[in-house]
Amino acid sequence: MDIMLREVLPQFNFKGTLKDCSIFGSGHINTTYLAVYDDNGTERKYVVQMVNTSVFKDMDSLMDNIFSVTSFLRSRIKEEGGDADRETLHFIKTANGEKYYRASNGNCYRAYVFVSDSVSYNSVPNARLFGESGVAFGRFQRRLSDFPAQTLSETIPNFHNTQYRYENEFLPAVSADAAGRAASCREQIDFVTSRRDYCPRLVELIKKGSLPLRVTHNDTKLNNVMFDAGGEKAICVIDLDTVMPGLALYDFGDSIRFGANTAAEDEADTSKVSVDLDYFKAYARGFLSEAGEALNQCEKDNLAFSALLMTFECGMRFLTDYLNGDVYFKTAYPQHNLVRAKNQFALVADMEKHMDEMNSIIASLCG
Ligand code: ADP
Ligand code: GN1
Ligand code: MG
Repeated sequence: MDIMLREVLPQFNFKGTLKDCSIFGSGHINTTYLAVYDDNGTERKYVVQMVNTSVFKDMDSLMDNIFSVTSFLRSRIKEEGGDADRETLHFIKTANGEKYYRASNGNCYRAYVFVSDSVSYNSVPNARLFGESGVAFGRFQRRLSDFPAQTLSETIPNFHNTQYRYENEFLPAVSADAAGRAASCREQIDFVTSRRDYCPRLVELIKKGSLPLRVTHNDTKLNNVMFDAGGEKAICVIDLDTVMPGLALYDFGDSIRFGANTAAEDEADTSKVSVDLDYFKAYARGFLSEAGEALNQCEKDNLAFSALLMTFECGMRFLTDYLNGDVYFKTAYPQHNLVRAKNQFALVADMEKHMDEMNSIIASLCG
């Protein structure tokens, strides 16, 4: 067991005696552990996370966001007759009543109840299940539609501002070439710069007032949804660090980026990468069944484009991190970020070819 956990675990109001605590999950940002306790014969499981504070710089605001969003969701779920203990995350305070624990080495830890009898998927097993995740993220957005958005802090400013990502992060990374890698990825750099016109499109529509800001999740990867153990129904949306005012399109597009790719996000053989239009349709149907009524025409018109843009943006972020020397995303090997970027750009190229079909699918679902 990680030595810091010996200090951290006793700080939380967990019930029972510790049986085991081991690393868990496969996110790119935080470090997640599963702690198992024996409470007089009853097994209790808790998720403990060390938050990446170089990514999330204001821990107090981050945790305030999460506590207010989850308590709002709890009351919404109860009003709808749902099971509030399972359908949203349940955070556990420290014995001192704090929302997180700052350890002696400066690292910050938080804890929540493990959603029992649940599974998450790192790849999409079938279209039906992917459609279920669309229902879950659409429902999440609908349930938060009356949340006072102005009370939320921007945990990562400009998170999906693609124009900002391009001008203020990507281009400076190319110029600085801090890791001396630019020469090895000229083709990918050119891929981005030749498509720079994509970057301001949604930002301009926000400025014009055509796209409304809503409370959105902003990190709608499939593994941020917990399913019941049989894999039938989505139970709970997790990973709430980036819940902020954003666009419905960000949530839609980012899910498609991850889940409608015929290959894993870091598959090195890009010939395996393409957009699965059946998966695209299944997700769109699920998402629109919950969030669709609230969407305006401009949002509907840009759903297919948002998938392309979120994929482009994510590829650009992976490439930026590669150029910076792998300082943001966790990597398993030195070329990992470049492999991810190439993969995302292969998906962008395939989406470009199928954009008319993607738009037709949306039009057929919007009626
Ligand atoms: P990251 O920010 O690193 O992606 P997540 O909050 O998404 O961290 O957690 C990582 C993984 O841990 C999830 O994909 C999921 O499998 C598992 N997990 C997280 N929270 C819970 C929970 N409350 N109950 C069950 N499993 C969870
Ligand atoms: C990160 O934390 P995780 O693994 O759910 C990232 C997302 C990227 C994703 C790419 C806070 O998500 O924005 O789309 O990796 N989260 C943050 O897999 O940057
Ligand atoms: Mg996650």
